[in-house]
Amino acid sequence: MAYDYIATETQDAVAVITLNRPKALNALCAGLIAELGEALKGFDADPGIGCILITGSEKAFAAGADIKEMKDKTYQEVEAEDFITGDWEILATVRTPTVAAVSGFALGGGCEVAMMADMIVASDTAQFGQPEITIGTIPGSGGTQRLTRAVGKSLAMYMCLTGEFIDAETALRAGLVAKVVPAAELMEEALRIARKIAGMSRPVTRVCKEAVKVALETTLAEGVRFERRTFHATFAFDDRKEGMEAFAAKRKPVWTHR
Ligand code: DAK
Repeated sequence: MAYDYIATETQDAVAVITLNRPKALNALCAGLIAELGEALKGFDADPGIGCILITGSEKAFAAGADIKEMKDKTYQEVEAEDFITGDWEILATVRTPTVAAVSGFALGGGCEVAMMADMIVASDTAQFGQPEITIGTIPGSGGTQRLTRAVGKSLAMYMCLTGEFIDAETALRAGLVAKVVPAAELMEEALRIARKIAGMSRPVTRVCKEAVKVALETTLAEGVRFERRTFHATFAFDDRKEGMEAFAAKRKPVWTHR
């Protein structure tokens, strides 16, 4: 598939989507977001894909929504067209596990897209920020919500109200990212993690992901109940039986993804 703003490839069961609009630091124009959504939906529907890795360039994961594209829009227009809402949320809704490999700027919509992934692996050069306040607006794709859940109120308020960026180490300490690695090793490490996830049973990774996401949206008691029922449900998978039998027989499991 030929795209204008992204590049895609598959490496065995891992799909890699690279944001590819370098002159604008991968600013998320409508065309890029549409292509990203299309690629995500395609890989999510592909039974041969077990993990989707999203990355940008060394200088920028993405420097935000395209300011030049949205600067002349009126309230009436953004309200009427529900401004870019649908396409932006696709990453948050795919069932296949997703990893964002972030180097350089992850700002505004770029930070929001990274936070929609299931985990972020960052290079030591990564910078995260929600600078919308500096251009007279506020985050529009979950920045005030996902960031606050990830890093807590005080740091989220600081980032959203000052627009200042945080570095990779701060993001790691705050729980925004899972891991920080030297820039030169980012893709190697992100791919290692993605391959590991893609090497698990696919239906099991899907329900595991779903259970973790429930934690952000419900009470502890409800969440634990959901987890218990989902855990029970894994006993319906052939792969659950295979995994435990393989352990007992001291051999590697052979998943059938059923
Ligand atoms: N949009 C458009 N172009 C951008 C851009 C952006 N966000 N960020 C960078 N560029 C362009 C620059 O204009 C420049 O283009 P030329 O002048 O060469 O034509 C080129 O990329 C290189 O940028 P710089 O020359 O500025 O590079 P520097 O290294 O000096 O600075 C920077 C890098 C990232 C610090 C700086 O470019 C910058 O401050 N960029 C803007 C960052 C920002 O404010 N981001 C937040 C944007 S607002 C919504 C969903 C999401 C959103 C809203 C609604 N819905 C679902 C409703 C999100 C909103 C935002 O993200």
